[in-house]
Amino acid sequence: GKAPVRVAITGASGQIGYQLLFRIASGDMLGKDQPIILQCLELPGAMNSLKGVAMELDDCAFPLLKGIVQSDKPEEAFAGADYALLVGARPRSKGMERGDLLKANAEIFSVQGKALDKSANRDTLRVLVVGNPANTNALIAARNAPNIDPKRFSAMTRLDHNRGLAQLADKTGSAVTDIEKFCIWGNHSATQYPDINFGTVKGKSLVNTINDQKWVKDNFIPTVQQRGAAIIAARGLSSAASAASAAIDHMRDWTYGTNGQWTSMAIYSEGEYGADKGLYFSFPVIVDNKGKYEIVKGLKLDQFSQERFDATRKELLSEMDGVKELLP
Ligand code: NAX
Repeated sequence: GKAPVRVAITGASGQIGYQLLFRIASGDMLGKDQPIILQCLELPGAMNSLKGVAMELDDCAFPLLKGIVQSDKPEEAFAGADYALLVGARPRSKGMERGDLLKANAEIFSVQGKALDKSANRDTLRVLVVGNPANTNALIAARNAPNIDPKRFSAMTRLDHNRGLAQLADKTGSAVTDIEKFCIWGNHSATQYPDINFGTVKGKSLVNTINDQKWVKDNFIPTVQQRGAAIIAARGLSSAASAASAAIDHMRDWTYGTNGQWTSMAIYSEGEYGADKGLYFSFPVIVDNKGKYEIVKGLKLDQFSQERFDATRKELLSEMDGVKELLP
């Protein structure tokens, strides 16, 4: 059979980690024939809780699970990693300013970027940043890993993408798999732009099928943008199972391809569509069956789309500005 791959997960005993580890170990991410070694990173204070999670993983007797590393040292957790899912982050505490939150996380992700640079497998590595502010955290980690191609880093907008698909399927009375060419532009935040203008449902234009610009503007876009807050309001906790599921989708598609379909990934911008070079920006992408992603090219944004694109672009620039002292 295949040799095991090393999958590092930070924040492994948190809410999302608790969903993610079991699905990765069961083969949902890399397939039912791919053995896995899980390499878990947690804060020193959470090592006991991590131990309990590792006991439960043992108790699942997953055939694919070939080892579990438990560590509070980034270099140890990232050693030889082929995949790194950076989920652990500093949550906003009461009274904390947005700028302080950005800086607290910038410190975590600069340490982790350096550790990846030293110890991960540079030739195979795929990094997905889930911890917020995800795009800017990805930027910081990548900039602190000068020996790793910045295109090996990404941030997660797949949950936003999947949320959009679910809303569109519901509105058009179709299946999520009937919806194609939908995408999220920009930041994983309330400024993200879920764009249906190129979208199709069963091959027909989504815009024409829905035929309700007001619903798109006043209902669909805000629903996708505010979905995280709606989950917190309903559940009393932030989304975890759906976030883990999106992370699995992101990594699986980045490895095995999207069969010509569009998905959304926040990736290193070379300046495509006017997104400033160097930002981690969500684009529509297609991944080939060798695991290489390409941004969908040649799309024309109308004025409405361009305004929203610029708003999320400006937010990412201001986030970058807020952490500039920590960027090498
Ligand atoms: P939890 O607070 O339940 O878990 C976070 C875990 O990370 C904790 O166990 C903590 O000990 C650990 N941790 C913190 N700092 C660490 C460090 N420096 N090294 C290693 N571990 C560390 O949060 P959870 O609900 O799991 O969410 C995790 C992150 O995902 C948050 O930043 C959250 O905002 C973000 N999200 C991002 C989403 C996205 O679509 N990109 C959606 C879901 C989620 O809200």
